[in-house]
Amino acid sequence: MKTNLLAVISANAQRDLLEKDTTLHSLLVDELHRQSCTLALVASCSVSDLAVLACEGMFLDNVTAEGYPGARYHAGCRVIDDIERLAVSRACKTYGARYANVQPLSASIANQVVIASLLHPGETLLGMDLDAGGHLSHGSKVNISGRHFNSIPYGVDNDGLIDFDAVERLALQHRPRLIIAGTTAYPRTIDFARFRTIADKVGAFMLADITHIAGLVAAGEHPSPIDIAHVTTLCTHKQLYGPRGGLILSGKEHCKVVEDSTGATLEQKLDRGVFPLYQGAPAPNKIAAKARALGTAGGYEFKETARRIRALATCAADELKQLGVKVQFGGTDNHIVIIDVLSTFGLTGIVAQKALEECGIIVNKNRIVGDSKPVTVASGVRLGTNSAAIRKITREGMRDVCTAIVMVLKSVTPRSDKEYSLDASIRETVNESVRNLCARFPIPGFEAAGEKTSLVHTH
Ligand code: DSN
Repeated sequence: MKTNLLAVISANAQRDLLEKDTTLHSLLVDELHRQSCTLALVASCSVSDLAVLACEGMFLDNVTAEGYPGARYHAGCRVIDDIERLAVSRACKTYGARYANVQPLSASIANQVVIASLLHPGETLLGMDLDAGGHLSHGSKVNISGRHFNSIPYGVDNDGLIDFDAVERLALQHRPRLIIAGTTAYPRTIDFARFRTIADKVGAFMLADITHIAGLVAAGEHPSPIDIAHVTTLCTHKQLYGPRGGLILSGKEHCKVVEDSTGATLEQKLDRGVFPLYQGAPAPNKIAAKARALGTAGGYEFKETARRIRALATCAADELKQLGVKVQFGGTDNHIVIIDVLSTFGLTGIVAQKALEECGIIVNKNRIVGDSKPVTVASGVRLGTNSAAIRKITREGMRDVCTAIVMVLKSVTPRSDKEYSLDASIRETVNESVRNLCARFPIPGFEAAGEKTSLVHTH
């Protein structure tokens, strides 16, 4: 039988880790157990495919490969070049893009690259306010995008929807060089064409950051911005079930001249923006892992998962409303459901997050529209279904989870914005039912991790 050399090396690596660093090994086992026996409903997290993890743990990082395929600053890059070309072609195919850069280490860096490639420091950009559901890298004052550039925030209207009248008014008033259409806590469909119309009115570039909905876009479950925006960025770990990392894409305008003095095109500026402006040598393991994730995106199973992501979120929103919970935005079009725990249960977001974590349900506190609490406290909780969908949790299972969430939050007695007590019998009951649910719907490939003892290495 043919030996799988990569499997032999992986097994040797695992044996080495166990023999040489039991402390770290034991922490890794603990984390594997935690992920297996709890239900992650954090909208920005997900589960990397096992083949993706295999690529991430490989020896490609032994190669230094500054530059791009065919134009590296180091020798020894023949195979890395082929892997990067494969990742680029799969990225383009998945999204119908004509340009892809697969080197950004994260979507935040991808956003910085786009901003710094198209704007001079001090120039104006228009991005969604972090408090309204935007992202740090869209112009937040605590991020370089808001410190080194003149960032103007737009928000949402009273219904929680993107306030396009305000976007247009602000654009006409401030004449930004860049308008960013992207969100992290927005459960409704994004009208990319409307953003582009506004950008064209003021001669701005448009960046679509589809980090949160990357899988839905790839599967046709959300409109694509690829040929609408000048540039699109995304991360590969949320809905592509890939490695943590970023991508930069461009559609039909990839060859548009964006610098008259040099004749530089959009794709040239972006390539130079990644290297050498922002990054040095790329991370070849991650590029291989991205190639693997992108190799499955767009296939039948991937599309099924994307449909399940939306179906489970819709099911959760409906069920929570049925149970009397105030669901922000009235529901969801994507994977995100935001609930107002302050007006429903009299709890802050941080208290709800901690109480649910005690019961094996992992969520994150989130500010709601017009929130009176600071970001570290918040009045809401954000739920997301990326991980539940890959576990193939059924609608019935999701309804049970919603019932458990309500049961826990009703049994919490708040003592202050951050302190509380939780009924011990509820904690025990819900933990037990979450463990059972997780055992029925294990993370693919982690089946053995349901029982802690089975993870202990034996010779
Ligand atoms: N932006 C953070 C979130 O949405 O949770 C991390 O991706």
